[in-house]
Amino acid sequence: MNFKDYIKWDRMPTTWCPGCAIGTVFKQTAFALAELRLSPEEMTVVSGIGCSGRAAGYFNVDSVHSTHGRALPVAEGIKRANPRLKVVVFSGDGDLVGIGGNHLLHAARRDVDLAVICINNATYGMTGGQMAPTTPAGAKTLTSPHGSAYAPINIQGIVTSNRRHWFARASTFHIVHLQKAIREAVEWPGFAFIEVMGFCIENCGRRLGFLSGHEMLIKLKTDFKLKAGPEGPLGEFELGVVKNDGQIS
Ligand SMILES: Cc1ncc(C[n+]2csc(CCOP(=O)(O)OP(=O)(O)O)c2C)c(N)n1
Repeated sequence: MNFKDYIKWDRMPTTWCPGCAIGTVFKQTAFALAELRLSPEEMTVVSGIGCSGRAAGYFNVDSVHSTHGRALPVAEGIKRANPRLKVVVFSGDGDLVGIGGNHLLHAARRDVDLAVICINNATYGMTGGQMAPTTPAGAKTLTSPHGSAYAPINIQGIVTSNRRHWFARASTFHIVHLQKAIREAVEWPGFAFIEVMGFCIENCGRRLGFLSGHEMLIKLKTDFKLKAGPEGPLGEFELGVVKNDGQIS
């Protein structure tokens, strides 16, 4: 299989703005699926609503563009109906962690066998850039013009609070790690969640003073580093994989 086989070329170009991070995650996902030689009949993609959620309609596999916040329960239903399918969830932070936050708690707790790719652009992008649970403290958004007064949600903490867990943080600058993490998540037999640090230039970045998507990409390069060792939780600006297969050794 070639990565091109996983893309609906008749739907190109996408609706994503020039400079948006989502296209990078989309392409790396297609690369990862090709590396895994997953046939389109063996898998499905589910998304919620939002710019990231549009990806479900661009993958050349069976897919569901579900309602806002509900990607995880829809994906769980598919998996339970046909356990042989690899079910990949591709959606935004607002969808998976904000509006769908309760589903995240319980899908992770039940260790539902899903690979979840969450594009964290720290905002509700599609609707204009409102403050999300992932917005960093002090960041100006449409609904926090003086800066967010709150600390962002700790996704790693939520996922890894379960004894058996698989969590990765990746970024759209560090694409080798991103693609490797997607491959590992798809192969992990249980709930696997990747927080991909991305960015939204038009509805978030410009308000923060960035002039282009490229500037935001360089900020990811500067801020985030791959964790040196395999042990322990990831620091706020660390990328890597944290996992526990739940066996008591
Ligand atoms: C139940 C419900 N609430 C609100 C909306 C409006 N809405 C559509 S997209 C969106 C934001 C999506 O943000 P996110 O999931 O972070 O994805 P992004 O657009 O940033 O990729 C919102 C709030 C909706 N469609 N349905």
